[in-house]
Amino acid sequence: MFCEQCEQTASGNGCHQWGACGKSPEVNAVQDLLVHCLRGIAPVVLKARELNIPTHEVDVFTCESLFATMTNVNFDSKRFRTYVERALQLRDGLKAEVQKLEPTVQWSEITNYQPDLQGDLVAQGVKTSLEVIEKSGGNIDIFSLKLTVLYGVKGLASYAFHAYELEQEDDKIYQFLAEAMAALDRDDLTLEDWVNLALKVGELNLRAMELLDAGHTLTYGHPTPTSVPLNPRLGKAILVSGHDIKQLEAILRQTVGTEITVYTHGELLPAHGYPKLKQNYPHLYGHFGTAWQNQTKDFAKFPGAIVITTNCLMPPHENYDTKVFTVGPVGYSGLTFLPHRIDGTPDYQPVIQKALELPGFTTEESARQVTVGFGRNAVLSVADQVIDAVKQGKIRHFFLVGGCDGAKPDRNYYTEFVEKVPSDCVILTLACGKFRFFDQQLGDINGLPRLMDVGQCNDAYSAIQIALGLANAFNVGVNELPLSMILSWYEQKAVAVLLTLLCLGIKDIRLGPTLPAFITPNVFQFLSENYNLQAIKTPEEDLAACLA
Ligand code: SF4
Ligand code: SF3
Repeated sequence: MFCEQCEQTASGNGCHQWGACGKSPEVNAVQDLLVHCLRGIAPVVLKARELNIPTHEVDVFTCESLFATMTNVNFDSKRFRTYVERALQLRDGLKAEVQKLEPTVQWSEITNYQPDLQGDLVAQGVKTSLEVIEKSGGNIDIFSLKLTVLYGVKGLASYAFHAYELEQEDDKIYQFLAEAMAALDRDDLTLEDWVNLALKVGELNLRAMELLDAGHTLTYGHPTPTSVPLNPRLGKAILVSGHDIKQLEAILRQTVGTEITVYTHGELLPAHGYPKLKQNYPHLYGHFGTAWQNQTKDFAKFPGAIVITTNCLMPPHENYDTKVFTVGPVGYSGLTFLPHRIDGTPDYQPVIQKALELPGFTTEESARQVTVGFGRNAVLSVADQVIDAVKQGKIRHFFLVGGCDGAKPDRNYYTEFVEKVPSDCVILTLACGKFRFFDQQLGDINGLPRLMDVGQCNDAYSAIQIALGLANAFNVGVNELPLSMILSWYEQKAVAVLLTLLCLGIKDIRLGPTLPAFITPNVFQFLSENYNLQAIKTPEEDLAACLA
């Protein structure tokens, strides 16, 4: 196998024997086969679009199935077999539509690719991935940029899928996804073309995050600062993990009147900030656990049922796997998968039954809480206060310390960095990387909290709007603001977000804990010369440089 799509990749140069995430070579091969089939659908979609043939079903399928191939989303080869079969059905259906209007159409080799569905999908997946590597023509920098585009596209597809679930779509995104997937088959593009395509992924990802922000805020209101208990309350319990607020709401709706308390886990913590969720569902109570990599410990301790709505799922332990359910693109062989009904949400009865069978919380704990809900609306509504504090020298600098968390010890950098930030500086944070410091009491400056949680990784959109709003107020560009971005990455959503920041021309980003293995030294040099993208050093060195 060969996979180097995430930060955890073995020895920093690709997982070859078994995924460090727990992905087997077999699952990896079937994922590669699916990606190959999706690359073969893309030119058919583009042709169909030229002829005004509707492609919506294929577009949404492409988003969901690319999402399934992201790190820590789906480890179930049976589900990938189903995705491959559906991909071929959809492709052939669309081809037939095209041929009705243009009988002489010529299809390329990848578009005609036909795996033997009765045969060994793993062997066929391995063959397609070897062909991708061979076809890169030995230009390692182009291969690096192709992988950057593919991984960024996976992140973009996942956000577009989240937005679609909340009825927010932009056809431009689907058009671009087909163009980018089709481009992966080309060997006539220059290094510059690939750089531009990677930046275009970032541009469209900004649009996807904007749509998702609209989906969340139009449906649930703008986040407002909200205190979230970290101590449980007595009684039966359901824990919801992942990023999907629509699924969280479906669980809340279906548990009304059951006396089950619903807790968030991981990237769902910011859901507590949405006023309409809190008002309509008082049994959305608190948050349990920290970031994804601690789930084996957290899930074993949770005395109720658990639903994983998106990444990041880890291979489950047998001491808790019977109480874990997956939905949407998420899967693991042996865990119960709940398929969507026509309204886009599952029937959560099996989860409710499981929660009622399990003991729930039976002992009280002392009260602890964190505050969430510092989205763009909340922060920009106090922009005058912020500006005054900066002008009076009370706020010296802003740091955006956010991104993904992970298990490697070098991620302690981010905890130490936050601990060492001087008391006249404000820290904005987002995504699951915040769990390293989210419950620290950092006080306030003139009534403004020094630590503000902007939300999930996709709320990078909100952080960008905050930065643009402040830049506007100070009449400077974002790069001139007293703001430094200290980012941590793990999976492909983070790749897409990084490309968005680069396409906006944001400079001086510090990235860690290690640089992506798929970025070659030449490509990194380009990014460093043009964007001053830097690898993190030590908290002391980076802090001193940011505050110089
Ligand atoms: Fe390795 Fe990451 Fe790929 Fe998993 S997703 S196989 S850890 S590179
Ligand atoms: Fe986290 Fe997986 Fe990336 Fe959404 S939940 S930021 S790692």
